[in-house]
Amino acid sequence: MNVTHPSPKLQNDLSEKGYTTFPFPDHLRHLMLSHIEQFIRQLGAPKEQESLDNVVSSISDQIWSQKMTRAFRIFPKEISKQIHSWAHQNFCENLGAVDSSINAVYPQEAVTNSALTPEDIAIYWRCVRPEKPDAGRPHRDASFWELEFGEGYDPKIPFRFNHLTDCIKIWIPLKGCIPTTTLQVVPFSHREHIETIVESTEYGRRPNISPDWLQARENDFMSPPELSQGSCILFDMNLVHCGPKHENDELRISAELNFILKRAR
Ligand SMILES: O=C(O)CCC(=O)C(=O)O
Ligand SMILES: [Fe+2]
Repeated sequence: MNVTHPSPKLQNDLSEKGYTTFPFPDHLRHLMLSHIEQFIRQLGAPKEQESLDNVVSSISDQIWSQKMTRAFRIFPKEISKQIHSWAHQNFCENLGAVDSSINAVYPQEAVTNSALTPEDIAIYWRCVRPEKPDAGRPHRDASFWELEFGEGYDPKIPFRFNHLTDCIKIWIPLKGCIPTTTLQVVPFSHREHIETIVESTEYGRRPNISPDWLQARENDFMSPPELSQGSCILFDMNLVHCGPKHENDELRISAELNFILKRAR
């Protein structure tokens, strides 16, 4: 296994540009993908020789939307613990923290998915199908958290933290993440004042970035080249980002977590 040494640029890039990238180990990527693949295969016809892409195209949209809600896209404990420990080793001290944690699943997710307990940690995976509306709109994760905290969500972090300054989003490309399909960000947008409207949708209340801002900045969305070479991206909770509409013919699989830092007080 390669041991990668954190770059001293990490903290600087995060605070200046709002993001930075970091190599992600292959052994964890394989472990995560084998869980995802096993989950997806049991939704489709039992054809072991078929490629995962073919299995997915045999699953109806109805089954897909029922079985792929966020509650089912959470890694089992054995895997999420290893992801946390990798992040802890590489980023905790490096970002000036004395300990780290990851938020708990949402209570409703533990109701929907009986394999979860309310204490399980929320490291999600995501599978975006080609030419299907599986990718979300551009957003800032901080706006989601603010809404969820307002609605009483308890992340169950065993220390006090500030959701803007002590929390870093980590997004990990796992499969099919090429330059045109991988995560896009708007560098420096974490420092901007951006008008956000909360709208009611079929999934509940959702924060939306003002269409004027999005239109004015549509050419500023970019994807760091390291992402399509397998590195993960760490970004500020206020950085605007999105998973682009998917126009090639391969599945895009990724994972995401909130890495929460305990500061020495
Ligand atoms: O992967 C995507 O399509 C979006 C991911 C995202 O919004 C996140 O990880 O915060
Ligand atoms: Fe996000």
